[in-house]
Amino acid sequence: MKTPIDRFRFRPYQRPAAGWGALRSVTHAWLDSRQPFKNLRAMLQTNQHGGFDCPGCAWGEAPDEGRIRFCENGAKAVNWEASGRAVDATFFAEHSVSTLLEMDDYWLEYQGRLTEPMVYDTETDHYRPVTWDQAFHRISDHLTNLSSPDQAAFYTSGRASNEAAFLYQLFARAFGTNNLPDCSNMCHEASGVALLASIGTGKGTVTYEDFGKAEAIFVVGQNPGTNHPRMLEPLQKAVARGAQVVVLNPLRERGLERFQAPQDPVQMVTDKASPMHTAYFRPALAGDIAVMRGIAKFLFQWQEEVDARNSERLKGQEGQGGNGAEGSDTEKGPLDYAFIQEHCEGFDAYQSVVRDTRWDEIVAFSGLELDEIERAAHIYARSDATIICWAMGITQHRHSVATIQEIANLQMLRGQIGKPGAGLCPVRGHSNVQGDRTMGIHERPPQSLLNALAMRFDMSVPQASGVNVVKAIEGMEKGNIKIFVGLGGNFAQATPDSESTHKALRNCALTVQISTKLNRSHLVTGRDALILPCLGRTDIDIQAGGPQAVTVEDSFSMVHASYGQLRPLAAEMRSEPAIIAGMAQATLGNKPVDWLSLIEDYSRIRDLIEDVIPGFDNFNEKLQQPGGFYLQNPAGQRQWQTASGKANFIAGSLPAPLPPAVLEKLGTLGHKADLVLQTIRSHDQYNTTVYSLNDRYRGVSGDRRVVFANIEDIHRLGFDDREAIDVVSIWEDEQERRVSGFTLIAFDIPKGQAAAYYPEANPLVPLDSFGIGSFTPTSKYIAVRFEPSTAAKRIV
Ligand SMILES: Nc1nc2c(c(=O)[nH]1)N[C@H]1C(S)=C(S)[C@@H](COP(=O)(O)OP(=O)(O)OC[C@H]3O[C@@H](n4cnc5c(=O)[nH]c(N)nc54)[C@H](O)[C@@H]3O)O[C@H]1N2
Ligand SMILES: Nc1nc2c(c(=O)[nH]1)N[C@H]1C(S)=C(S)[C@@H](COP(=O)(O)OP(=O)(O)OC[C@H]3O[C@@H](n4cnc5c(=O)[nH]c(N)nc54)[C@H](O)[C@@H]3O)O[C@H]1N2
Ligand SMILES: [Mo]
Repeated sequence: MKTPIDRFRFRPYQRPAAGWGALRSVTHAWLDSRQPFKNLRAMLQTNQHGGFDCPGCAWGEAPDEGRIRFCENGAKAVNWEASGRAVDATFFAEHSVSTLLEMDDYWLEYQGRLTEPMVYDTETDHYRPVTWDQAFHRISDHLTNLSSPDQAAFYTSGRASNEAAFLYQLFARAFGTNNLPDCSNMCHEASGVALLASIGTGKGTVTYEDFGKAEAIFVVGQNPGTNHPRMLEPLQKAVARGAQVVVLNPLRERGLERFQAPQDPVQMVTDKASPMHTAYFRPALAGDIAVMRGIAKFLFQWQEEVDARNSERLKGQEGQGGNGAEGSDTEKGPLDYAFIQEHCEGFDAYQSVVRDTRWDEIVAFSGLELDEIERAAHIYARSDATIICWAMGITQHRHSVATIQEIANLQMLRGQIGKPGAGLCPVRGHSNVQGDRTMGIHERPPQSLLNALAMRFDMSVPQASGVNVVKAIEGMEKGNIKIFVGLGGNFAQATPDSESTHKALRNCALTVQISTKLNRSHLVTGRDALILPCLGRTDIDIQAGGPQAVTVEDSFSMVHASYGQLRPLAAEMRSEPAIIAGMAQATLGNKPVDWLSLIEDYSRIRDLIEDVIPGFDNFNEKLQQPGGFYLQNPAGQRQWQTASGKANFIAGSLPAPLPPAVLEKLGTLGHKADLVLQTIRSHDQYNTTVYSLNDRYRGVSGDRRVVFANIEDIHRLGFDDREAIDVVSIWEDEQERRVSGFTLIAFDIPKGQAAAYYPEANPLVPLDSFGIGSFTPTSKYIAVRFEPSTAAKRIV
């Protein structure tokens, strides 16, 4: 893969997050789109009523925000999608698939928008045009040839609209399978699994307004400056009004340090910035569960002290002839006993688990000093309205489910769920990943959904669980899954263990990619392969019934409409719902619905959603409300839809972040190999979409094949700063997983840790290294060793 290493530079960035740096970057993205004047209008329509929902992240909208509702990275997403360059039949005639495979991910997507349906020709190694009808019939031929519907897998990436997602799952299930793996499996799956068991709903319990009311906001394992930039404003306001913003992150992320608000003329003109946190702790990777346990242990300890003082006081009062009733001078401890008694189950067991967890274990696992944990606990105990937010730093570990449950345990101790300014906030990734799940994109669907589908469509629905991402790869590898359909995304690059995954995809009879832009998944093909070019969120979608809106759901469970604003680059491109309906019609005919008639007017799809999915009554009507409507969250109302009917304390002893066999291997290899690597996003990428080779806030430009490490580790392991190395992961099996020619960068990172970019480092993540109960690849915790580079040696 080509990377212009000659331009590589590392120079720590001194400026605050956003501000002038962001403006410069937006301007660059805008001008580089090839259609600046059209796109300016599009950018101004981002997240506006009657405009489109930003195709970037899933952060929600402040109800009262003004004219400009996009951030730097939202602007990049819009301009990237609204490119004036076309990847058409001429392009594919010029470039064979093998030559395209040589290019890096940045180059591939940069070529522009896919504009025509294409089929792969094995003989010539080129893609050539097909008609839509031919494409749909090719798919239906393959599908009907299978001996079981479970030999097909239907993957979804989280940009698909509610309408597309609903149709897609209906198609898969009417065809006969629950094989609906999705990007959630690699993302917030652990949040869903953990919260469902703890509080009876897999979603966050807070709304946007809660951020304005919180006394403390914990931002854990998340880099909002890059991945949710519009979150910076509420955080900035929180610090400014005297609330606590506590960060837990091993890296010093610029967006959590200093922020210059681009919409604040005073800050911009005076070039000032605001502080973004009141406390910053840098734990060990996967150490958060121990930090939370430590805070809980302090709460218990302080409560005991308070209880002791109260009983002393009571004795004193009795001695003075008091009546023994609680006096007005009774001191209140940190635990919210009223909440615990009324709403929770399993408190006593949790208390003993915490009591049994030793301080030395807590300190060792957490990577923090005891007094740091104590300081965090003090802040936590003093706040009567606390939000805890988290993202991939929490969800992509072996023990993510347990960690999130420990976060929930902690919040339950102080009654911090279901009241204003408080709650649990998994900050979602893709702009509609939450909505896709609501629509039934789930390989383990709730029985209620299956029943509702069976009833509404009078059809038999597959009952067996389908495959998640990891299982889909295993299935393709073994030949059990023969057809892969991707509704968006970049399966070949987003998944772990790239070499195995690529082999698995190549083992398919057919791979189909419904996409906006060219990526590696179009090049790592099955024996037969199709590219189906679709409209994106920014494109105007005109059907028989006129211009169509689609709907999406943000992290705060707000559902709103999105209207494309730009004329599509080519007439041949079709909307996602139209493509799904085309495949379904060709495969199933008019069963169980007249697919094509649904496409004439998407409100017909929404009528079906209303019939099947709870919370969507009067969907088409409610859609007209500016800002959308709120899908009720039972846990947010303190209704616990768990088996016990209560919020559950769930905990065990502190778990090791690696399986025993790997820990043993590390032991035998001695201290030469004890680094753990996390994979992160740069400031100029959207998942596998790479906007440029720069990472402004981390000071890197011109290269993404870098690995950040502590200078002491670099020297201890016998290397030099800027030396080219190979990174090899250490796992239970004997298979070698290696990336070569990465440049070492001495960085401000805790000792024993390393970091590299996703997806370049994905070959290092073993397929069977996943979260317990979540099956999410452990992208944030890979045991590695460094070796001298086997690629051409270079020191830059
Ligand atoms: N511009 C842009 N926006 C995006 C995306 C994008 O790629 N680009 N991706 C979208 C998607 S799909 C998602 S899921 C989100 C991702 O949003 P994030 O989760 O913010 O993304 P990551 O880059 O994976 O960052 C993980 C952060 O967690 C920290 N971390 C890693 N391990 C640990 C740990 O064990 N403990 C703690 N406390 N911290 C840890 C890392 O240092 C890093 O700051 O963003 C969404 N928004
Ligand atoms: N090592 C490592 N691996 C990871 C992660 C990590 O942190 N580390 N993060 C994981 C996470 S959180 C996620 S969510 C996954 C992401 O996995 P995916 O969602 O599969 O990947 P993306 O890179 O978001 O997909 C980009 C492609 O989607 C297509 N696309 C863009 N917009 C649209 C659209 O509107 N419609 C359609 N049909 N196609 C569109 C374009 O062709 C583009 O090339 O990756 C996971 N993989
Ligand atoms: Mo994600």
